[in-house]
Amino acid sequence: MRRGSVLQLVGLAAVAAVITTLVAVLIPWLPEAASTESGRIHFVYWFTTGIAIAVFSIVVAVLAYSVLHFRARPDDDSDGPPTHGHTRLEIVWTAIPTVLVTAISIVSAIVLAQNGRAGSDPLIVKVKAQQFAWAFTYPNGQSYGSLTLPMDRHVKFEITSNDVIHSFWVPQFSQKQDAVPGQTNTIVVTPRHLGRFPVVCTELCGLGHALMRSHVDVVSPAKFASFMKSGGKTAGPPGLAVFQQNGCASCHTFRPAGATGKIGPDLDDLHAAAAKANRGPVEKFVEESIVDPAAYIAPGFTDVMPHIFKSQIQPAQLTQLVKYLSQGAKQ
Ligand code: HEC
Ligand SMILES: [Cu+2]
Repeated sequence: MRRGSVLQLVGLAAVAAVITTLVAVLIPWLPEAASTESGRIHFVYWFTTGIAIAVFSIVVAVLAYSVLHFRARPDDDSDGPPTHGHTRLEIVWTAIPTVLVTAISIVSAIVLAQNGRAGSDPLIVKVKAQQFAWAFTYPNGQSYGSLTLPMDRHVKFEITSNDVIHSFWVPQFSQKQDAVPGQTNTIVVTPRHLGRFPVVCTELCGLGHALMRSHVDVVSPAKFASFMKSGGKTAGPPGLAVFQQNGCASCHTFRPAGATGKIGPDLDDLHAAAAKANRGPVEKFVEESIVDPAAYIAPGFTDVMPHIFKSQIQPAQLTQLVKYLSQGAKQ
């Protein structure tokens, strides 16, 4: 091969590599890696992408070079010369991909093994999925509709479902795990950034699937310790804590709680809603709406409020919640 041709090939490959690298790097394809495991997964991603960019650039360079130099001239009807393969070339283009794919497998296997390690003292959080809400239970027996996690500690999620198959996903943790009825699947997450991240159901699970969202707050170990000690209770009327723990705020607007959810009806004027529904006094209506949402569907809405609160909220807490909501808007 002439020196000029080699230079041309190298030049074409360099142009392709620069363009694809810019596309890979300048567009924020991935969310921030908010856990140690996620950092490792991002490494595998970039390792693989780097190899893909190199292979792509070489293929594009050879292709473009061939199109430029070996294309048929307008009135050239002759056949090309017969060729019979090229053993050395074939060995090379088999050997290199074999090495690359093996390298990707080894790196992935190491990361998978490291990400499975929960250490000697993980925080164990039981995750229960149910149409269309999450319940997170901590070692002290408390359950919440959203997650609070300490930074820099291994957290082992034990994930299951009460009805159909769901899937637990926090994009910033880079891991998904199916929630399957009758089975417990685990993942280990070690949060390394403070902040609030979404929890998403990522398995089509029914009418309210798109609404099956919650959030995780990653807090400092000290804050987490006091959260565990207080049982997650916040200052304010007791019903407020119940409201917050069960994730009502993600779907409902309720001014006294600072809630601005838009998926369900506004709860600021439940007296009017109770009168419109014509299902008895306001307390009775509110209680029924929580424990048996399907009994009455507010006009303009569908039956996507989770049917789990009857079993998830203790009777004493339910009384507090009903009282809080029934009086709420007037405070
Ligand atoms: C996934 C979203 C979602 C969550 C979480 C949720 N709700 Fe609802 N809620 C709805 C929707 C949608 C409706 C309207 C359909 C219906 O009446 O069942 C509704 C209806 C209601 C109503 C009747 C309101 C009216 O005007 O008729 C009350 C009261 C209520 N919810 C309270 C709560 C409380 C308290 C919680 C937390 C324990 C909660 N909801 C959690 C979506 C949700
Ligand atoms: Cu789901």
